Amino acid sequence: MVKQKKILLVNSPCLDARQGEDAGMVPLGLYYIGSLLIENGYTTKIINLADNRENPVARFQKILKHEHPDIIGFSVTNPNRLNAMDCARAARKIFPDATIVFGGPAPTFLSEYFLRACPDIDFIIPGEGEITFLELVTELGKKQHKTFEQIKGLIFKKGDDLFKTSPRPYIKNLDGLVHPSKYFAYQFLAMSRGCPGKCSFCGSPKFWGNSIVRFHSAKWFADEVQTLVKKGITHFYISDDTFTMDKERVIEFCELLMKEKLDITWNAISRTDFIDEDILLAMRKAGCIQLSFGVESGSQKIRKILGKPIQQEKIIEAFALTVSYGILPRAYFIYGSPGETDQTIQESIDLLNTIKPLSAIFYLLVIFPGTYLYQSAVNKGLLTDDLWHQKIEDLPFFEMDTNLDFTKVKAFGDRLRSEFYNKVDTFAQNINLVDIKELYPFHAEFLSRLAMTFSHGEYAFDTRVKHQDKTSKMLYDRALSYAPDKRAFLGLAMLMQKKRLFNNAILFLEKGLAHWPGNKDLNICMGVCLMNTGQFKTALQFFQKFKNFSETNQYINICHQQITGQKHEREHKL
Ligand code: B12
Ligand code: SF4
Repeated sequence: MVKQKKILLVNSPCLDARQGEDAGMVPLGLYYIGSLLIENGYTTKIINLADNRENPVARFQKILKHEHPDIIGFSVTNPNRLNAMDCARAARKIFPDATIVFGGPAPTFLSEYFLRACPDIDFIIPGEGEITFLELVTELGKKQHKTFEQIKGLIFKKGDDLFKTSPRPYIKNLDGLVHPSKYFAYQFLAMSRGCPGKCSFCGSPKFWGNSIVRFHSAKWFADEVQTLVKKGITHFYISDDTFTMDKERVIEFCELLMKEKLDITWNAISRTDFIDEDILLAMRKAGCIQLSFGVESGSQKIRKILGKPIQQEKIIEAFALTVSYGILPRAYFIYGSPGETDQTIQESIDLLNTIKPLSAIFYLLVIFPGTYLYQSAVNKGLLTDDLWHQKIEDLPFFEMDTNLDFTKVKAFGDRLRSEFYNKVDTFAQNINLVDIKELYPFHAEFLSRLAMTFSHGEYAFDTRVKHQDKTSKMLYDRALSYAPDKRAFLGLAMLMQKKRLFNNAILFLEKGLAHWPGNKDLNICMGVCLMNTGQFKTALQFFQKFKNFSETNQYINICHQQITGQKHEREHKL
């Protein structure tokens, strides 16, 4: 019997360290490819070298010696390409006969650079990888007469030349792919591939096929979510480029989620010209809590240069509508764009103050191969692909623009960020919500979640943000004006506790526990408040409901010590 090939699919870390849990996420595409291979009988493992800062090559060498792979596929972006190539070289040394394949956005647009910079790469699969990779693996499994020229969508070296086989057609029926959730658990997922947009800084349209968008059915996508929920996932990041572009499909998906009564939350990304009240209502009821929009700039002139000439009124309307349905609107702004000046940054600041986003991210414009801006810089002779031999992650646009420089561009970013963080408390204090009765509990949940970011979350520890306690108190109170909400009762109690007003805290907790007697956080907080008022016996009753949880053990011990007359500690904190 011919031995089936053993395959490793690898996500390597970016060159620069990153903060936050996003940094180490395995690309969704590897789950799609992995599940198709497993379904076809291949032993396949996904190796995530980006989930910590350990030396990726040393870590990979250890894994290789243990796994003995026949085929290794790397998912490669420009920022992680250098580590991917180092790992490929290491693999070649240990297993000279292994087949090494590169796929993903970077090799798709830089095949020549990769095959020359790293001769250890055997094949590049540009674009959508599932079918091509499966066909390649099947061919490699043949004992003899292996030919690769007939496999569509492959790039490899023939002698000194690059050989490209005929292009691989895009997968028409995405539902025909294997559900990645059958074999893996993850939080990032997408219903569509492609975007109808033409933004000059974005590689997505060219990568997925200009103006071609393909979709999973709403049913397939809802099934995917449901399987992941069964695996314990409760929050999702829907990563479609423009999630709301097909309104009926999104509403159908939301209805399927509601029908299943899934207790989940999710974020999505869209464009301000693809939003209306019907879709927001459905999304909110189905668990959507955050919607991000690429605003890019407050200057109409720059938005046009960036290929996103959406009218100002549309942007303002989309933000107002989104927040009014209790979905946190997040804005992406870009600075350091062609034509950027102090005046255009002021226009971005003015727009920021009009749309009042509750979260905002400010990106310095960088350009990648596959984008219009990169190609036009190449055409003007400002750069060549040899640039990528340097130890850089990406290419800031300002480096190619004589009107811009680092100092100027940094100041632009600083101005935008300081404006946002100085104002976000007032944005949060001035939210208008729609008056729809069935949304009241959702409004309460939205306001209390936002309050938490000011009292205990991201904004609580940011020195640029003002009036955190006042803002969170106002939001918690407002939440309770819509409906009882456990997070609001807990948050108010914790604010009181912070001021050492333990009896006031106890009053809020009593109200919360009247609605949710079994809620762990409310019970533990109540126990801690009671300890601080010297009521150890009563406190113990609250902790004992959760005696199997590690966080309650220390409190239970202290209560026992106090009740039996041992040492007293002065203040107890959560
Ligand atoms: C969601 C998303 C994220 C999420 C989650 C990623 C995830 N877990 O899937 C988060 C927020 C974590 C993220 C992070 C970053 N991202 Co991102 N991200 C995206 C986005 C919007 C969607 C990705 C997606 O889910 N696509 C759908 C799946 C099915 O496709 P896929 O994963 O690309 O896989 C397919 C093909 O690429 C190919 N393929 C991929 N890997 C392999 C491997 C082999 C062996 C083969 C054969 C084929 C193959 O086949 C797959 C199936 O068809 C894309 C834009 C886009 N629309 O594609 C940007 C995008 C991939 N991100 C990008 C960037 C730059 C980043 C960051 C570097 C940002 C930063 N500065 O920190 C980081 C780090 C990424 C890294 N590991 O290097 C760029 C990459 C550009 C480039 N040329 O390098 C993109 C293209 C956006 C852009 N600017 O144009 N990202
Ligand atoms: S930036 Fe967004 S809207 Fe523009 S082309 Fe890319 S994915 Fe589409």
